[in-house]
Amino acid sequence: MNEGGGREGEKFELGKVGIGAAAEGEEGAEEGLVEGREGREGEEGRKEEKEKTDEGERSKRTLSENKFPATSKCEGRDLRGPRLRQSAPTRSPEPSIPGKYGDEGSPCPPYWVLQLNGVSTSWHQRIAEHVVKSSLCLFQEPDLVDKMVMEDEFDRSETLASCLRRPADGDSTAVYDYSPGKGPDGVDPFDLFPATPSVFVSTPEEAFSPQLMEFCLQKPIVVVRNLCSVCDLDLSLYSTKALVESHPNHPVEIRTQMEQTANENWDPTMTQQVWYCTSTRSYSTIAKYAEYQAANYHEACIEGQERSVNPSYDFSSKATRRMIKFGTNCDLSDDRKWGPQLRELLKLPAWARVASPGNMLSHVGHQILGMNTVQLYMKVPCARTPGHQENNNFCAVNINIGPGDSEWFGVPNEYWHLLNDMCEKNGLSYLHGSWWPNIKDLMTGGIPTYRFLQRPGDMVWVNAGCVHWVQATGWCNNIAWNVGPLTSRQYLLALERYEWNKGQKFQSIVAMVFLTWNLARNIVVTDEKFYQVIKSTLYRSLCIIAQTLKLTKELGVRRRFHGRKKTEGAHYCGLCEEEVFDTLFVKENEKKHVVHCLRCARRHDRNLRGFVCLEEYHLQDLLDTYDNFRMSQS
Ligand SMILES: O=C(O)CCC(=O)C(=O)O
Ligand SMILES: [Fe+2]
Ligand SMILES: [Zn+2]
Repeated sequence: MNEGGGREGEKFELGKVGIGAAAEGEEGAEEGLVEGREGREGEEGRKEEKEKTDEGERSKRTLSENKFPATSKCEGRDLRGPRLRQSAPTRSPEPSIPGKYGDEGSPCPPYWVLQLNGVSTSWHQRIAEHVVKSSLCLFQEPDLVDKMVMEDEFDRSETLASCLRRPADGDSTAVYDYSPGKGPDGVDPFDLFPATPSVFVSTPEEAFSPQLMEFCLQKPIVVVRNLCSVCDLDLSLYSTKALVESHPNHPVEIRTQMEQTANENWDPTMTQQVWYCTSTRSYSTIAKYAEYQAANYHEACIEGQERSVNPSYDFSSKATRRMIKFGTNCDLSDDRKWGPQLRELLKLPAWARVASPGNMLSHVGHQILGMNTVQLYMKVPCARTPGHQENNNFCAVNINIGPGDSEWFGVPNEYWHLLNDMCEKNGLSYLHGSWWPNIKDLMTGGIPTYRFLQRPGDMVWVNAGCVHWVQATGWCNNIAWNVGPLTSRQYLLALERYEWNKGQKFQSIVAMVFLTWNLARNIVVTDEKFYQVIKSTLYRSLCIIAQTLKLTKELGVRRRFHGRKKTEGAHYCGLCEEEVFDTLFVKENEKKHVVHCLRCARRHDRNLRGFVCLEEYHLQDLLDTYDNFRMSQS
């Protein structure tokens, strides 16, 4: 199946369409990086744009700008908040938290997810209601589909005819319905600090064994100790020294945060523990951050007379807290710049690699920064990554380069909605906001929390949907990326978050419909459930396309075949930021063509006057893909 090739219809030129994010030149990316300075072109320009969008100023995007949802891996949100005042803390009693480093000496506990009875059903129900409420009307008149006369291209395909007959839910862009799910078994609501699944690998055979992969796929979060050493990974390639020597002027995002222990999260006035996590954003370079990281270390050595890379802090006698800097979301995607670093990662087992045939994110066909590319984190003690789930619930691989440790907290996916509620109660947006969970609140809420240290050379596997937050214990760098195992669980959790994001006006960084069609073209599925859910998304997608095309016919909208380039990214509506697959609506007479989804276009003009419908695929090709996607018996 060729994408946009073959039968070329009438072409509609839309200005320059190409790989935006990846095409950044060394010069452009490294020029003029002064910490805190705003308004740069290129990558930061896009970040600025994302920030604006986050702030609610939904600026229209043109088709060519819309290719790559350039993203920060975990914090593609605006975390700008009130500046912290450095004043004496008003002390509240230290929470007493049992089971601090629960992983020690307990390699694999018998259970992994805990579920409080009844929770699962009610939250699924709530999401279902939410999706129905926020369901996007494809057609203003619900009976419009019935009025349509079936003819020509629609008549020729039974599948399409059935798509047009599909009633009511054809009004929604949802490609996935929530249904109340059964919670996991093995409930132990009393163990709120379960031991972290942890594996020590001693040989390459163990590292490459299918058992290790299976183990990781069955736990919410796993720390794989000694993996890098067994795989002979040269971690010195990612040391601050090596990074500075390679590309000193490479950009890095800076988060300015308050120095505090992992059990604390003070409000800006230091009067109480809160969920809001102050983390103001600016930009710098690797060299400048390296200087800061080294100076911070030497300062600590002088102050504490202790030369540990994992200092033990006691802030109780300190009247003020310092502000510290965290170098985060540093993009290592460019293999012309970071070839040695990226090649080294090929030594990892295939299921943990940045790219592999068994990784859904390798079937996207273009770069999604920080997801199917590597990101670097440069830390000093107390630098923290606030709470989050990965974009579209994909899995994450994180390696600690050292020399210090990172401390991790994780909550199984089944409890995310409770964290969502707690964020809301604290006036914070779960998806857009920046928050640090209060451990006592988690205990009170019956939320089991994993807590463990990641030492240099340890890999942390964050399974699909696991909520996590991380604080540096010492001075260290980390590298991380996302992975999408080809399993029905991963696929469904990604799709579930895709639909939830629509209701929350949060852009899905992974365009799931686009990805699903690619999967249908590229992979062979032997698992019945996985096959069924993919096939169902394809069908729902076809229904939306068929009904949209029928409507354009009814309304006399001009249709043009636009096609797509091989590495072109997915399209998003320039107004609502939802994915737009196949049928893009653009205004006929505008120089810069902003992609509209059907709903936004119809909001502009109910009868779509002045719009052209650009088709990305030939309907017949999609139908062929649909028909040819069959389950393999073997
Ligand atoms: O190392 C960090 O602080 C980032 C952790 C994280 O969120 C990830 O790797 O997914
Ligand atoms: Fe993460
Ligand atoms: Zn829209």
